[in-house]
Amino acid sequence: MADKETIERLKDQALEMRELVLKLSAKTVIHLGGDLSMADMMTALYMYKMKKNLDYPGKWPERDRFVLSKGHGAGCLYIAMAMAGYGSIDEIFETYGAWGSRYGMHPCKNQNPGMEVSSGSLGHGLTLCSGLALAAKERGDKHHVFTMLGDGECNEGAIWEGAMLAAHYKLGNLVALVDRNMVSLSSPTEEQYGGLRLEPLGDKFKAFGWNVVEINGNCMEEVVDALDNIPDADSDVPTVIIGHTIKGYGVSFMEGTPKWHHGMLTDPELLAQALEEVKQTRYK
Ligand SMILES: Cc1ncc(C[n+]2csc(CCOP(=O)(O)OP(=O)(O)O)c2C)c(N)n1
Repeated sequence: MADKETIERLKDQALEMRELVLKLSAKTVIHLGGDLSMADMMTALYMYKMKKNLDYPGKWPERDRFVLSKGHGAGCLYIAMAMAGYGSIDEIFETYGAWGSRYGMHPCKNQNPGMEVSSGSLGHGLTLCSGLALAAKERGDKHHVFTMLGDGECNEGAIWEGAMLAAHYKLGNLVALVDRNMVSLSSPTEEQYGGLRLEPLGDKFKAFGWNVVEINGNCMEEVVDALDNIPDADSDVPTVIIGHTIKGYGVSFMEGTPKWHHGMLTDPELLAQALEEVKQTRYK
């Protein structure tokens, strides 16, 4: 169990991550709504939970693997990785989205040491991670494979193929986190496709044979507790942590609205307001 000091450090880092997301959105188009919602889970994964060796990024066999299945959250991933020691915040700000930059709008593994796969086309992360987890299990490796799914992304059929596969192959080393912010690109998830609801999402994963943990994904104590309690890698049942979050978390005019799914925050007054308001997330 993490001590109070660790939790406080992680809360500081999650706030720093959100501030960097907002500042980056002043320079370039990013998917800021979903970046702000998953920042606590990304912080806890990169700055607390995952085993890594910065001397051998992406090469140390014992490292935990992470795949950002909701690859449009690249801005947050780059910032998380740079804060964790892979890559450079300055370089992100100087080059994001520029021709030839390794910081494109979606993550590119070949240009970013420490990144396990390229992503951006939704729906592939869970099957891909099932493959990584199955290979690790067959080798007798002891690391975990983590993936972050968007909730709107869970409309993709391949997510459920992955869910079925992971339970069938008893991939206890696989942990999916769902950024359950209730909003997809242009509408609430429960209203998409004429009301094709995702709920009860936890029961659906249970029916597929998974451990299901539901938490407030914007509460660092709950996120860390959930990650502390994942089963050992040599166990038999995959785990999904459904993190109930708020899209655009911390910024009043962004919260819960598809309008800020992606875009730029160019108005200096709005940016200043957002940076001021987001400080409150540190104390919630
Ligand atoms: C296969 C595929 N279809 C469509 C898109 C376009 N797209 C980008 S983000 C997005 C919405 C994703 O919603 P959600 O998973 O809820 O993401 P979040 O709210 O966490 O940002 C869509 C449809 C895509 N990237 N890939």
